[in-house]
Amino acid sequence: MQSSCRICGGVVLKSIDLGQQPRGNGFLLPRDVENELTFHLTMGLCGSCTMAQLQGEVPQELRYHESYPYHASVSAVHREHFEGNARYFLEHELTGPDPFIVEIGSNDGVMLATIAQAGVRHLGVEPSKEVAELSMARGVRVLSEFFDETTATKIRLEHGPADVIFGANCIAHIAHLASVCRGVESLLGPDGVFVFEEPYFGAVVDNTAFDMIYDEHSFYFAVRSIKAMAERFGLELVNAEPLPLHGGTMRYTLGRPGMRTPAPAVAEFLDEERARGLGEHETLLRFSARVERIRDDLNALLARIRAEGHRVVGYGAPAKTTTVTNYCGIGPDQIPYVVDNTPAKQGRLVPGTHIPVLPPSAFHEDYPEYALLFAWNHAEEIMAKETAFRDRGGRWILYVPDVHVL
Ligand code: DWN
Ligand code: ZN
Repeated sequence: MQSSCRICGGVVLKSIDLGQQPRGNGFLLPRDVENELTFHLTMGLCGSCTMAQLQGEVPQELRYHESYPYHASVSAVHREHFEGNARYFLEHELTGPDPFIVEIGSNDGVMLATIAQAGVRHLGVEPSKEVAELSMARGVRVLSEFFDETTATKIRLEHGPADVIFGANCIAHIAHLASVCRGVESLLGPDGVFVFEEPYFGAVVDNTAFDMIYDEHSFYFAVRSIKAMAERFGLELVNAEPLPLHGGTMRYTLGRPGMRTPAPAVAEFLDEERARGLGEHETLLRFSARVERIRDDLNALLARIRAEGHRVVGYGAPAKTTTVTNYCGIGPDQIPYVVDNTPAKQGRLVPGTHIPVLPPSAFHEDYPEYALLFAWNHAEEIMAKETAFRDRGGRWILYVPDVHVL
């Protein structure tokens, strides 16, 4: 399969095929299983600008609808991280007279709440109504729309240029990224910065984290592809900083050309990515072979545990659960339920495989012998609060970077 690059129009060749899949966050009520939408999930690399991207596209209105279930504040580690981001911006970037910050995809206000408390001019742009309302309740000012070139022009006319435009786990979700870049270019002040944090493609490959591939993640950013994108839209990549979130994230800082001195990390990451062949098709074909191995190993392990008469339940129902369970063919027969602390997911079913999602109390009331950790990127936080499970002999199953039992 071949398609054209959303950034540069180059040819995107298929490298990974995860089969027919539903929407990653399409957690559904039992009464709605008949009408579930599925699509063919494949990912490839652009032969020109090296941007990794999905080849198909689920319309954005179906992905970021009124009741989008992911709430960024559910993790204490994430709350602390985003409060830290806000404090950093307040101290280093929002220091001029009457500064202004815009956040694209502000979710439940996990970052902007701190900015609002400091009394600094801000605007969240968040199309999903329920999370937008949660942030408004925290005093955050929100425009409930999709960010693109038109929205950016509107914001600039009403509020003036932005000193900071921020996005976290959102920019790589936007299929119309070219329009976002044009919008950023027009909204950004002369010395403003566009800062975004997204799962790092190098970490996805290192971890064989194929479950990061689902409809919401239109792109998989690397330093090389972001540098090319910045230049294409009249911006300059001036920093790249690795972060531990989501199994490996990169924070990119873009400015207007010549306004900031690029940090040495940019050139260092470019060298490293070139040396390891991150932008090459063959690297992804090897990744794809490792994904098949994980599928086979995980199915074999679950079958063995069942044959021994033991139970496995799922822990955490991130969107990643959808890709793994659908690709591996794991349903309620192998995993009777998964537990998750997000009220919006509880009482619903995992998309496609229809495994029920229950509150964590179900886990505490009847510990199984094994728990398959779908929320592996929160392993430390979850294992630290679930010590009783281990104390009673429970074992954790992980499937990244390979299938193993802890
Ligand atoms: O990119 C995206 C990121 C930022 O968030 C979106 N496309 C959607 C979402 O991805 P995800 O669903 O893979 O995110 P998480 O953060 O891996 O989701 C963790 C899940 O685990 C949440 O549903 C909450 C749950 N959880 C839990 O039940 N107990 C999490 C923690 C920390 C816990 O203690
Ligand atoms: Zn391209």
